[in-house]
Amino acid sequence: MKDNISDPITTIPEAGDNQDSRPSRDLSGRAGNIPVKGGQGFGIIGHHPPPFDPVNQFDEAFSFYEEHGYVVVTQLHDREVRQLNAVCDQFHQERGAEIDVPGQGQLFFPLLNYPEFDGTVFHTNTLPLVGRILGGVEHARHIEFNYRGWQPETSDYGMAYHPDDCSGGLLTLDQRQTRQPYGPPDMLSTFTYLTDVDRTTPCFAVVPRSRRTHNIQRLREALGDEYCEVPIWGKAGTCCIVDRSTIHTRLDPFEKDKWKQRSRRILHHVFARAGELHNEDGSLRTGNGQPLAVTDWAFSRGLIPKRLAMSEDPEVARMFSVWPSHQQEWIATDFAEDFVSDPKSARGPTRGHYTHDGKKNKT
Ligand SMILES: O=C(O)CCC(=O)C(=O)O
Ligand SMILES: [Fe+2]
Repeated sequence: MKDNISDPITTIPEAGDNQDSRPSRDLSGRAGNIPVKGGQGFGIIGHHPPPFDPVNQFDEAFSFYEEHGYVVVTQLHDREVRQLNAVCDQFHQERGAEIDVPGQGQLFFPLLNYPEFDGTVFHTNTLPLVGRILGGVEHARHIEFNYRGWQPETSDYGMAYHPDDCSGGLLTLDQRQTRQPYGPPDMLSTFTYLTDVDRTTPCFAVVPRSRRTHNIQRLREALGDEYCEVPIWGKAGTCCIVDRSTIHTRLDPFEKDKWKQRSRRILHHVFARAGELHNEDGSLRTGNGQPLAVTDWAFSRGLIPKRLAMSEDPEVARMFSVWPSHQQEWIATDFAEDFVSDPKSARGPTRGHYTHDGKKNKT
């Protein structure tokens, strides 16, 4: 498979190799993603081209993704945006502050009880491109779907730039930096706006060509003048497809007057690549369709409801066939209603006491 990924991070010595020659501002690892105290990133702003039409510009969109580690496309139609927002209004009204998570805004997992969102997983404007990037749609597996709300009155500011960890922790940074070819990636995210996003709202922002590092200070040194942080501004329905290990954040509104800031809603899906691949040296690739680690405070994060996990449609069943340990426990109870007590996925009155609220550790 041809690999045209030119992210230059592989040429940078790993932290620890050469400590003495590292510039003093080069903080290691994730600390290197907060280079300016009290700010987000370096503030070196780049811009993305207009969203690609994912059907008529399929090849162009794919090439852009390969070069930059992300691509922006038009996904949802206005009618879909309206319908999905109406459903979000319902769960916001029902749950209220129950779904406020410090640092995260309002976090919700609609998959379990809101079949209204199922079509977003299989959307014809994004799934073919997701499949192409993962090396074939038959290799795409759904592993997470979260909804995030942000509003100026109650939500936090200043999320740090970060990669979402790759391969459920199985793929080390070293493997990511050295494997040849790099692609297809192990995990891919889609971030879709349900509200218009501009300078008055927070936006999803990416650091192009950052998928082989976790440190923007070191990337900036490698890329020189080409380094930038790209705010994704666009109307509701716009979608950013991104390698899950590309560095990104929720960038605060450019408008600093809180009275002029507006709220934002975003959908985040994560797909894993299933199937074995080999490196150029013949060694087996890691990360083949692994579930995400189970997180107590987000217990319903990777869970799949019966209608999808046990679907009679083979393509749906295949898409939802990666089951984390708590999914297997749930299936063993024949999808007992009180197993998932997480209010961040509930519909209607919350059932029972929330038993997975982050106070005890589960792996
Ligand atoms: O809300 C955003 O724009 C980004 C959130 C984020 O970092 C994530 O969902 O992984
Ligand atoms: Fe993230």
